[in-house]
Amino acid sequence: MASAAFTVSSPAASAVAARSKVLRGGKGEARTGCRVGITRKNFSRVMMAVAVDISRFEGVPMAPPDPILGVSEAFRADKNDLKLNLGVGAYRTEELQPYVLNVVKKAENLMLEKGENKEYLPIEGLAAFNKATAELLFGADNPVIKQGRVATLQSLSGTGSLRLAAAFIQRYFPEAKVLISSPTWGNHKNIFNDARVPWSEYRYYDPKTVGLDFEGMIADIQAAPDGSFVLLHGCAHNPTGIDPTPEQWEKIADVIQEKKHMPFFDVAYQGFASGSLDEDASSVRLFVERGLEVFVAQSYSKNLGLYAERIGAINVVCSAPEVANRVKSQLKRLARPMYSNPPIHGARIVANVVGDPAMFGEWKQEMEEMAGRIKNVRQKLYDSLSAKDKSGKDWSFILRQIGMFSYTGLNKTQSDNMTDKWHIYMTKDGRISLAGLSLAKCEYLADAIIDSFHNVS
Ligand code: KET
Repeated sequence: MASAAFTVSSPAASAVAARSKVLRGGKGEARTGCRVGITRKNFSRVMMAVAVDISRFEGVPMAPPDPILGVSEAFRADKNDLKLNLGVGAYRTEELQPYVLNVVKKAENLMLEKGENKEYLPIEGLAAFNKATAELLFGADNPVIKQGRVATLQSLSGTGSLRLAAAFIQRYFPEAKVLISSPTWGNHKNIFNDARVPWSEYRYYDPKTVGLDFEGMIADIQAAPDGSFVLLHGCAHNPTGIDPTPEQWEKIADVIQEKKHMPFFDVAYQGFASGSLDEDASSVRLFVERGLEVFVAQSYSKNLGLYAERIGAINVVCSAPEVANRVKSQLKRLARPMYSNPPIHGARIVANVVGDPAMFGEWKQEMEEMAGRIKNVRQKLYDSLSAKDKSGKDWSFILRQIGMFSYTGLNKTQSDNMTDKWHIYMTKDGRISLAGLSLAKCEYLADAIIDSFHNVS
C-alpha cells in the first residue's frame, strides 16, 4: 500500500488531540483546530503520543492492596531489623525461613529421575492425584469412593477450587445464596462476588466469650431460605481458630439436613489443626456418613507447603455415580474456558507422597512437627502475655484457638499500632499467623500486643 499523505479530520481524533494538548500544557506536537497533513508513519507516532497521554484506562481506579497478601508487600518494604511478618498464613521455621518439606524434595527427586514429560493434563487433572486427594479427604474405605459417588477435579489450589464451585453454583443454582461465617477468610467474599453468587453471613464469633456463637450460628442457618449453600471451614477456622466441638458439628448437620441446605466445606488446613489428617477431616466425614451431598474444596498449600504450586481439588459428593458423572462433566466444562487444565508438578508431588507408604508416613511426621512448632509458640506467647500483663486480663483464649492463626481481638487502630510502632505485620482484623512466629520473638510480640491493647483504643 502506498504511504500516501492523509489528513486527521475525524471529530474523535480532534478531540483526542485537543485533550492531549491540554495535558501537555500547550505547544504541542499534536496541533489542533486545523487539519494536519501527516504521513501514515507520522500518524502512528501521533497516536502513540496520544496513547501515552490519554490512556484508555482512565476509568480504571487504583485497587486497594489485598488485606492479606498486601501485608507481605508492606513487610518487604520495611527496612527495620525488628520486623516480623505475621500476615499471610505461611509456615516458617524457628529461624523464620520458608520451609520445603523433606518429603517434597524426595518426591521431586524421584520425578526428576523418572524424566516425566510436560504434556497437558486432562481437564480434570492427574488421575493419580484425584484418587489420592479424595481418599485422603474421605478415607480410602469410604463407601462414597467405593461407589464412585464423588466428582473430583484437580483445580488451582483452594482458591481456584472454591472459584470453580462458585461458578457451578451460579450456573446450576442461580436462585441459591451462600451463607458464610462472620468473620471468614477475606477472599471468600471476593470469590462469590466475582462469580455473581449472592451471599450473606451467619454469626460465628462471639467477642464477649472470644468463642463460638453457637446459638447465633444455628439460628442464622435455620433462618436462611431452604436449599442455601452453607460454607463451613472443615477445621482450623480462619481467622478465629475456633472450631465447633464434635457435638456441635452434629447439631449443625441436623439443621443443614432439615433445611435441605447444601454443605460446602473449605478444607485448607487438613492435618494442621490437630496434626492428624483423619481427625481434621472428621467434620466432612460426618456429613458424608449421613448420606448428604456435599461440596469440598481442598488445598495443599499449607499441609504440604506447596503454596506456589497451586494444587488442590474440588470434590462433589453426589447421591449416585451417574449424578457424579454429570456434575464432573459440567465442572470440566466450566474449567476449560477458565484455565483449560491444571498444572502437573504439584499434582505429581501429592500423588507420589500419598501413594507411597514410606513417604506418606514421613509427611505425617513432618506435618506433626509443623503443627507442634505452632503449638509451642502458641503456648510461649500465652505464657509471655500472662507473665508481662499485670492488668489481670485472661489471655487463655489463645490456647483454646487452633491452627495457624490466633485471633487476638485487637481492633484496626491497635493492629495499626502493632505495625507502625512495633514493625509487626498482621491483618487489620487482629489476626496473627503463629506459623510466622518463632519462640525467640514471643516476648517481643507479647510486649507489642500489651502496648497496643492497653495504650491504644
Ligand atoms: N481457604 C482458606 C480458609 C484459606 O485460609 C486459604 C488461604 C485458602 C482457602 C486458599 O489457599 P490456596 O493457597 O489458594 O490453596 N489462606 C491464606 C493465604 C491467602 O490469603 O491466600 C491466609 O489466610 O493467609
